[in-house]
Amino acid sequence: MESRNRIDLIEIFILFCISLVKTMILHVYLESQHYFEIIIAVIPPLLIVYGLLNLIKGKKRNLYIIIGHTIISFILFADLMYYQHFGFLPSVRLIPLLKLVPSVANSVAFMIHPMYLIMLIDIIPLIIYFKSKKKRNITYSRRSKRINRYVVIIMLIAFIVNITFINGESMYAYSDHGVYSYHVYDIVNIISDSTEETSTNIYDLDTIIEEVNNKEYLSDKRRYHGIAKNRNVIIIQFESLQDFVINRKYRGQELTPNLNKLLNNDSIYFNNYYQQVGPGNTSDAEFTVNNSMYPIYKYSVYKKYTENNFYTLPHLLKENGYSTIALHGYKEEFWNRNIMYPNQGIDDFISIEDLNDDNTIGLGIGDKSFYNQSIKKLSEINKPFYSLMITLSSHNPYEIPEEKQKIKLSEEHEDTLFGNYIQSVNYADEALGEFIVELKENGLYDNSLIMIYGDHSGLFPNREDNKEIMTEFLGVNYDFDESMNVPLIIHVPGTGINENKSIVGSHVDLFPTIINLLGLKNNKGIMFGQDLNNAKEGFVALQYFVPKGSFIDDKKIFIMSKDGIFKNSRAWNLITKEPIDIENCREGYEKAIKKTDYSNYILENNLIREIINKNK
Ligand code: GP9
Ligand code: MN
Repeated sequence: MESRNRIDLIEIFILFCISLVKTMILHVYLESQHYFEIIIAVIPPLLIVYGLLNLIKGKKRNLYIIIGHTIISFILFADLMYYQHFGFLPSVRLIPLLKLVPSVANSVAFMIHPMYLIMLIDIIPLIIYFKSKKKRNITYSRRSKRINRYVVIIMLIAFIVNITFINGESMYAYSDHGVYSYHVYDIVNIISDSTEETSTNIYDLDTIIEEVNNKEYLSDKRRYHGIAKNRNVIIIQFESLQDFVINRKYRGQELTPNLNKLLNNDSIYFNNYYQQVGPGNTSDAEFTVNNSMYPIYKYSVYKKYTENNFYTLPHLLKENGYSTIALHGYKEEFWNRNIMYPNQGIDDFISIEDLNDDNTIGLGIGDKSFYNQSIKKLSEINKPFYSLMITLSSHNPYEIPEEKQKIKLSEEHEDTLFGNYIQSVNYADEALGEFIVELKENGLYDNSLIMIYGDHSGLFPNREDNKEIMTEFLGVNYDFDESMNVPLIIHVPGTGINENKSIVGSHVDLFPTIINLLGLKNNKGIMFGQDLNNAKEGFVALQYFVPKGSFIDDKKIFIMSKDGIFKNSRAWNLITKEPIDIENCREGYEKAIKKTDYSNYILENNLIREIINKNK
């Protein structure tokens, strides 16, 4: 081989090695366990790319090499960044959601950690090197070209074989089959999904209704039944509120004094309540609360099922004489709310377009101004009313103006997501306190049932800094189970109720819980959740952030293995955190799969109208 050609080959080989090292660094962050298998899995796709680049001749060769290597680097960069924030890899399925990125640009900027740039560090030197290199025509012998082609073909076969071996949830395919197999498999899945809309399972709808709808819910003899009869329903979906801030002090400073006061007086506080969202995030929380159905782990429900029929809490309340309103200090079209609220039974939607927006914090209207303006709307609307209020000031990256920051942070927490988070939650708590006062002043307090919960986690443990700071702050290992724990406070003024409940529950349980307090029944639709004031055992079926089949009950947490093999799963005691035998979890695993599959099946096939007809 001519020595110049050898240099070309060495260049390509070095780039291949750099990409291999970067890929393995990514896999360390992905907490992959089988590194040997991963190396074997990621070598073929990289050899295909660099093998093909090596076959390019002529003047454009260097340019194509730079482009190819840069694309690989950006894929790894995006994967690392996305995983650190969300706990799994990006899917092409979520490309329609990219439209939302400019609106949350601040949050995205905060996602970029300088360390991630390791994936891109070599691009500029690479360009400089190739620019300075003399252009010349490369001439490989026929034999070496032939070898190169064979390598590419054999690697292609190996790559395809690896992909065909993927089992379990596609979103976790990277954990055993490498990131590149995951991405290709993801694309193949999307293509096959768009030709075949519904899931492969077919269920009998009568069986679903029979198994899911709880007959006990038709009885009046339940605890707290009707204690809030005919009251206004005020649902406050508190952005990113996690449970750890409740009753917690930071360097002697109470983080949420107003929430703490509220939950100690005329309230039921659920401290083992968990988020239940998919890619639709905030909007999925709203959906789950209003429908008592599970979100979809593949899509945002508000984006995907705009044409579906629903039977929601607002629908039921309207049939019982309520007016319905949603209030949110941001653009009406965000998360498709302007399209989805009408078919969720919400007649009136007050968004930033209808409010005075001179007091913005982060994404939209600051909570104090938002509550203040909302009071006027709530005073005007016909009573009793249902109102869904979605707050914003504690939205990622949790930056609130300096003059509004009241918590004195230690130096190490300045300019960290954690520091920002507790500042913004503290501000949002103060705003909530003012809102309660305003409700009283406007005569709306006594006759209302007020529910407050966090829509989802704010500090994801995938980010190294969050994990470190939170583990130290809480004194326990900060993992997903901890971060997904959001508080639920049900405040019923004047009842003298004062309860702390540790039954586990999630957003899916709110609808049946609320209607029991109002003395109402759902004879028409389907509810996957349970009334948390009457349920004997709590149960949370998880399917997002962790694989489907994972669950939490009152004693334990079960996390299904990402490779889809039951025996590789993990389970531990909810309180002691001691590992437990996963065989004790099989029943719960099957229950979790069934519940989420049934719910997804109804959504995919738009079956709510049929359910209503069957319930007649
Ligand atoms: C925006 C707000 C935040 O309207 O609901 O949404 P999120 O980014 O948390 O899903
Ligand atoms: Mn949110």
